[in-house]
Amino acid sequence: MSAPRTVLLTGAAGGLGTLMRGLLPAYGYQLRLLDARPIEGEPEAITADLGDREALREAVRGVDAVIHLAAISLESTFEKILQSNIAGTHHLYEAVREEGIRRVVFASSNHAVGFTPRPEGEPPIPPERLIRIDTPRRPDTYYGLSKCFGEDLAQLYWDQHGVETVSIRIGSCFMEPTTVRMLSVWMSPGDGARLFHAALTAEPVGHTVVYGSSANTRLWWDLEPARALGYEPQDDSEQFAAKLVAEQGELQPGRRDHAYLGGHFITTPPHWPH
Ligand code: NAI
Ligand code: 15L
Repeated sequence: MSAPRTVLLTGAAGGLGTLMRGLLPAYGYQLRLLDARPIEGEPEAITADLGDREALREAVRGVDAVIHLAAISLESTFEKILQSNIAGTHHLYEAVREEGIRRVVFASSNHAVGFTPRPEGEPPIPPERLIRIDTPRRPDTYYGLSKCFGEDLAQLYWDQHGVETVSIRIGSCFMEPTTVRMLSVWMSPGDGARLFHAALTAEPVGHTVVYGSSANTRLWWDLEPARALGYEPQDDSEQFAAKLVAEQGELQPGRRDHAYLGGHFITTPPHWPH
């Protein structure tokens, strides 16, 4: 497709939204911002909840693509997840369909497959032992379950309505990894922007699901589907490894919160504070 220029960024007030607001304009995108919370210093940003279908329809009108980040991004009650992540994502796709928008980039999560055992052994894990993108989904929380729903919704909207989506099962996109687990799943902000750009411009995608991380030495999953979109990661978390391992020790196979992709979401999921 011709490179999209105007892109609606939902969840623009959040952590990842703030990072991408800073990085994506350098790729030539004009961002339209939306969040339930007002965004400081952005008077033109749309303040709207995903429950407001009219506002969503207006927000997507005329854009070339949507990056959909808005969500409860941690565990919560089923009712709250149902409202924001499940019904909210459906409302967004309905607005996209009604307004004829061609492509969505959906922020899925590693927690859609969080109960997948992590590959054990010395890094680097050989390619044949990396977790593949078609591994059965095993959500670790209602949050992870909502990301499974989002991926299936994206598939339905491609099959039934021709709306394209790249679903990115993001690992941990923060300035730096803060745990030993994150050394395996970290996506640097710069690589995040590279991957969103690839997901916006690759051709053809139908509905494509990829893992999203940097090219970490301690990688657990297969980055080939993301590379097939044109993504060329530049970063590796290994520069942070010595410090984190000295502070926290290596992951232990006997510990349940170390044994699965989802880490501590398996045992003590962090809860959305609102
Ligand atoms: P965040 O919690 O910092 O930001 C989420 C934003 O969505 C918030 O600004 C919030 O106000 C907004 N939001 C929540 N419910 C809404 C609703 N009903 N209507 C409108 N806005 C709503 O989360 P973060 O870290 O920025 O994550 C962004 C997206 O990426 C989320 O979908 C998250 O699940 C996904 N993700 C993020 C990862 C990361 O490492 N940051 C890892 C995996 C997935
Ligand atoms: C996620 O899905 C969360 O949104 C993010 O806050 C991190 O907890 C990340 O996963 C992770 O697994 O580190």
